[in-house]
Amino acid sequence: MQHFTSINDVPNPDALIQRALEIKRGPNRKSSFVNRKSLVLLFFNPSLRTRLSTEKAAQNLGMNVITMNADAGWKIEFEDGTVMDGDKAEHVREAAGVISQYADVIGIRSFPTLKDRDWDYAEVVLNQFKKYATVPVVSLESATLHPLQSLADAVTIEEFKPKARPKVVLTWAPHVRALPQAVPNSFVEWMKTCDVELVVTHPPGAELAPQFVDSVQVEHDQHRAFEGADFIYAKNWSSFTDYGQIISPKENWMVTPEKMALTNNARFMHCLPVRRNVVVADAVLDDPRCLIFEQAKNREFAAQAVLEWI
Ligand code: AN0
Ligand code: CP
Repeated sequence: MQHFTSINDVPNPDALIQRALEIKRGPNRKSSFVNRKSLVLLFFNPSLRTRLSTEKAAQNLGMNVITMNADAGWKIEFEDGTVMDGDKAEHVREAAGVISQYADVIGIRSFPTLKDRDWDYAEVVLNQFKKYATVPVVSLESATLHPLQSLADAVTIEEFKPKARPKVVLTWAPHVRALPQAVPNSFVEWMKTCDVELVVTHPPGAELAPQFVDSVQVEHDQHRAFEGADFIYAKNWSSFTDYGQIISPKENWMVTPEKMALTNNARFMHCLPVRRNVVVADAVLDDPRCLIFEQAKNREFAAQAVLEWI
């Protein structure tokens, strides 16, 4: 069964990037060859972009879409072999089995606990759905990865790169809340397969999980990292090492026009939602070189390419 839960599910990531671009440019954006297949989207956490872009992509393909805010439903037990005498009303075996009766594809959004690192990095929610659903599962952002976002980001970089091998800088940025590592983990994973010079910059304590950054260039000086960059991709994430804790460096890591001036006239990227004047200054977001809406637009074509491929 063909899932889409990480780049490792995709035999040829570049083909998927090119297909998303083809869908975007092509005259038959609204193809309908999976007519009347059903997509069920389960959101255990909020979403604006993923929900709308995935619904739109499915509609372009002629699919039925049923979206459920799963946080309002029965509490689901994800552990096997437990005595269910607590607050969980139903087991994922039944929930996934039942949804599979209505869905040809299931999409799941489930954020990490940011408390239990082993449980989060074991991707229990996503993997239990993969185990007990009888149809393909698409990640709408799981505990540790956000592949639909990264595919759209790869498409955006492909479209806007000023040279064959652009310098792409992923920079940590401040935030008032503890956020997942899913977006940076996934972005790094996808950028490794693209023809780019990838540099990750972050303060001490913001090291990503070693399996993602093994061969990646890490520069702790944000100013030096920005030099010559063609793309600045900003994102906050909480600590992996001091798991789930908010990182508060002494220097201000917010992306500002002064820092952008160090780059090669770089394009600014962020997956959104973004906190203005915390993560990035107004002047950077409102500059015509900012690509946030292009990224959001490309979520539709990325999702359509994935659904079509599945
Ligand atoms: C989430 C995150 O950082 O993973 C979703 C981003 C797509 N962001 C927030 O919760 C603010
Ligand atoms: N970028 C992104 O996935 O946004 P949502 O959380 O609004 O879906």
